[in-house]
Amino acid sequence: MRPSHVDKDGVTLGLIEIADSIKSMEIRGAGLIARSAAEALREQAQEYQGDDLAELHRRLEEGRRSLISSRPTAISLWNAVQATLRGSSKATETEELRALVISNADRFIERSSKAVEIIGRIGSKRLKSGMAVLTHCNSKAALGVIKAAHADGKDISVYATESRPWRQGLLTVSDLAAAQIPSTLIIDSAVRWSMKEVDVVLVGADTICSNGALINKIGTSQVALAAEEARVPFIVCAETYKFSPKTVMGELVEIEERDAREIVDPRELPAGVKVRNPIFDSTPAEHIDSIVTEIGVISPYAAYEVIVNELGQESIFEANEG
Ligand code: RI2
Repeated sequence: MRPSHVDKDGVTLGLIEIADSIKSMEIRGAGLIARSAAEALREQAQEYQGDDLAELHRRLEEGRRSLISSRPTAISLWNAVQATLRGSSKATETEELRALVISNADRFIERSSKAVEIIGRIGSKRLKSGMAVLTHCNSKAALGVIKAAHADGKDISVYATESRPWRQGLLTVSDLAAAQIPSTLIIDSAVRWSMKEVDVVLVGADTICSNGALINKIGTSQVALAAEEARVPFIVCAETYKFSPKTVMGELVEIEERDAREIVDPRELPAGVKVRNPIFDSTPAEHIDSIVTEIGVISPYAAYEVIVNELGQESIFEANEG
């Protein structure tokens, strides 16, 4: 009889629950889904107490596939899973494989959390007292910069977009209110209207392509255009594991489209009307002033170097293998 905390394939229910929560967006944010995936694989490795090496590999592979397929756009998820399983094919005993996966996962989670902290410190140097920041959606990395500036005693205020359809802007203003940072919530279509009062735009990233294009919450590219028109700097806050080795190998980023019912109840629509719900878009490098990463402030045109130097040739080879 199989234990109650694993499914018929030996995948832990904890991992299945995490993959489902990522899919349903109960767990969301490119950084958090990455850390949660690493944690899920860690648990999968820890749970298996048998000594059949092939069986542990199989369980990890099942888990890997279900995590990666939970959301298609954010490369952070793929990078986290690859980093957690890196080197596993060389393990010759279950104990070695288990220990490797656990230590890889711990290292990824620690580095990822530290990266957000460092980005906060680096990015906050770009904010001066009295500045108004506009942010889109709910990015821990972008909010980390605002909070770090506030903690340094700078007087910062924030315009937060509502970010339909999931309305993550409400999370953003709650988070800012908890840190006692004044904020103003606007609907997404009020971005251009607000830009005259904004000094800098700070957004997060789901994926950064090798050509420097940013894939982020739907509407980000319109925010960038409005910022450019008003000569307001548009700055991206992104950990290096948001950069995509897959794009080096020519893959295009798949833009997730979700259920139309997230936008509108079909009963409200006349017959025959189609609804589309793409939840990310692409902002070309030419509209981006800089990217704040944990290794420093870079130009979007340095994306390829970040992928090669920080994620390594190995990740590019793995990307090629699919
Ligand atoms: P952090 C989010 O995606 C938003 O697009 C946000 O800008 C990005 O992840 C990065 O978030 P979603 O999961 O990693 O809400 O900076 O679809 O928290």
